[in-house]
Amino acid sequence: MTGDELCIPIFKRLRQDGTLYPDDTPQGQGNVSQGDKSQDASPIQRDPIERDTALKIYRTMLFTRVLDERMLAAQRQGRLSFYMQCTGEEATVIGSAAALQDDDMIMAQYREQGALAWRGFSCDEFMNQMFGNERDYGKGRQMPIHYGSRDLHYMTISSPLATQIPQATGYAYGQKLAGKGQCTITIFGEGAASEGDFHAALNMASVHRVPCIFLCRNNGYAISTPSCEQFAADGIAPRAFGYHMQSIRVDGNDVIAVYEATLAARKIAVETNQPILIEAMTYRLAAHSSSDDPSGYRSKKEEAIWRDKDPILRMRNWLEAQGWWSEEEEKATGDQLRREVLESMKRAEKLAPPALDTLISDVYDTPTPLLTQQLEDVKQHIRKYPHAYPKGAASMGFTAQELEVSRKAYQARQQRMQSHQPVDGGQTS
Ligand SMILES: Cc1ncc(C[n+]2csc(CCOP(=O)(O)OP(=O)(O)O)c2C)c(N)n1
Repeated sequence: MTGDELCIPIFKRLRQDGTLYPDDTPQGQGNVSQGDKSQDASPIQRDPIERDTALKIYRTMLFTRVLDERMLAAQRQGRLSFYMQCTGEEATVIGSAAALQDDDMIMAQYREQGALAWRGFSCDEFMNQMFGNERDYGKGRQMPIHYGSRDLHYMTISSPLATQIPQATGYAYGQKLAGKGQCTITIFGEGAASEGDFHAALNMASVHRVPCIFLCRNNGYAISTPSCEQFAADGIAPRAFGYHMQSIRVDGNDVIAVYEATLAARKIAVETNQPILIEAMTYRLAAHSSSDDPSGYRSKKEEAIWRDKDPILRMRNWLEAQGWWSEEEEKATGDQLRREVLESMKRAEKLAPPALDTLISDVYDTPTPLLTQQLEDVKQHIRKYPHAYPKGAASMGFTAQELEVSRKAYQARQQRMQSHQPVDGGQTS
């Protein structure tokens, strides 16, 4: 058997025009499959998402889009070193986060800022991380968009792909032992699912029966690699069966489908300690990152097809049909969010960098003698050349006047060296 006949349907609830699919049967019978029938998704209610939750989801989607647009522009202006957008994947990321309890753990990849925004990470907190200032919880050590929040149960992002997936299995195992009814969701791209860590994680989760939801954002690309070059089989969802795990494929641009699938998955995970795999079919509408230009590997025509499936527009159409949202609210919210993001960015840019001593804190629990010595060497170097380390010098308390004196002395030394005169009368400078 080659498995060719196995093609998992897509669970859909919402059409692009904002209407729901007609009957109570989800399109493509995409209830959580391979399970005992009693665990299938509960009957669909008339208002699939209750009003307040729906509006909070929608506002979070708008905030994420505005943040992404503004911060990409800031990167282009040279104000920020790097950026990655969630654009096109807001329904997958925010719809799933909304279906969880606030103290469930989220272990994400790097494109899931919407989930953190859903949990209440403020605009200032996003900015402090991106600008690596003294208020950044990560003390300015990681690249922009590598957020984390202990309070919001959002594990700090790291760049190596898929490493968070087996860690999520382990975290969920701990939650099972603690017995407080919490679960973990780990979110990753279809490219990351080619890493060995993905397979190790699913196997371990199934063997140890842990309450973990594995959510794959299948957005069609891993940088320039299209998903047809990433795997030969029917995507990611069927891989679950090889580990005796339940699985569902959802329309990732359909916020209701994502929300309901995650609710059902959470129920199964927490009540029966079984891991679940969700594959959300979506599209990375933006470039991979601010360092990428997708025009080199995909067509504008393809992008336009997916722009018509914009998850924000789809949800807006539904909200308007419910009488829950209007043109005026859309405009007022957009204006207010753009103002909020700009003001927050200006505040974060002005804050000082983290203190110099944080260079060596947290490498280990306590700095080793060697690290302490290295920090002392750096300080001495900065004392000698403060003007060359404006940020470091500022954090060591030099005044503008002292920096100016140092800068002049440095220039004089440079000039002497260029004219081959002995530096400082033969002494080392
Ligand atoms: C272990 C590892 N290999 C390679 C990379 C370089 N890299 C960064 S993002 C990326 C593509 C990931 O694609 P996918 O998982 O589909 O997520 P998407 O960016 O589409 O959201 C690659 C190869 C990395 N960060 N870590």
